[in-house]
Amino acid sequence: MNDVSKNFSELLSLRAAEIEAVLERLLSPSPAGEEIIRPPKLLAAMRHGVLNGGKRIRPFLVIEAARIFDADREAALATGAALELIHCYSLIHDDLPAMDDDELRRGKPTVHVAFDEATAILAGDSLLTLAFDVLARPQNGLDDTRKAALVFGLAQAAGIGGMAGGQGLDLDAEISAPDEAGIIRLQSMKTGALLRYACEAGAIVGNAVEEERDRLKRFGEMIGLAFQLADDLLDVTSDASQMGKATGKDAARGKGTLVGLHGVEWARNRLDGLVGEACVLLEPFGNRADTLRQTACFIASRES
Ligand code: GRG
Repeated sequence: MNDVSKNFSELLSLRAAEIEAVLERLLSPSPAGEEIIRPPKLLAAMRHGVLNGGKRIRPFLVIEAARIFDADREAALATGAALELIHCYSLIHDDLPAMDDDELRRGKPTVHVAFDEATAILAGDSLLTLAFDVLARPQNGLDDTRKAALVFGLAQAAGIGGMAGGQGLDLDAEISAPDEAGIIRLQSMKTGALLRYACEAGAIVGNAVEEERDRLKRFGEMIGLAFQLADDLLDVTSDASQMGKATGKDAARGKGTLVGLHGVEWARNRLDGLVGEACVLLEPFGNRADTLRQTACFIASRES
């Protein structure tokens, strides 16, 4: 590992620890605000699905995008944590027998295996709701205009026209394989929408002007495509112990991916192209965007 990637990995771990401290507080046993009680088994399932060693790449993007604009640190952490709660809910539901039926996630038993299916469904529901609670709560350091923009953006990214809709298309794709445009659309909704939001949310927290916000959104879109392509590559080139989850599932299900359509060599070249296009978008930010540039490279070359 060279010095740049060593420093980057250290920064990623540092930010993950910062975000985990926030997540730990959000998932404490004490009721928050007007909540009555937090049922212990449900809370334990939520904690199992969240405090289990993810890379925390989405909150990392929020924090680092916000840093370009010298944004309020606490507000960026809260926004990143809200997004990670949505991501974790999606993984819990994705692993359910009715969806991907996985027993391993982040190297540990999935929530429905460690608890039960009904609890896993409720844990996902409660994390989804908690995310919006975190963005809307009075004491998170943001004015109402930015709160509304963050809530609106997250709802759009996570809902029917974003991640959940992408998951719906993914279920359809098992019955009838989409063409290339269909695969790209599905992926940009299922995986890309949250990554795009991560970058845009950082700009919102940082009070960026519209042109800058749009640039970060497009950067997020590019790295979203790269993220999914890297994931598809890992599905064919790595094993379960490396990934902490089952691999080879897409091919086994005959699910269309760009790697399946064009091959590994094409995918590696395309990844380089996407990283290049993403970095061009960051040019106006100069060296303030160096960490985001490194994130684009990390996403394309990640090994788990
Ligand atoms: C159930 C509504 C609903 C949506 C599920 C995100 C998703 C949609 C399913 C996950 C399936 C999957 C493996 C998608 C590929 C890309 C992806 C989201 C990988 C996991 O994200 P990482 O690598 O995971 O950031 P960690 O564990 O590091 O957080």
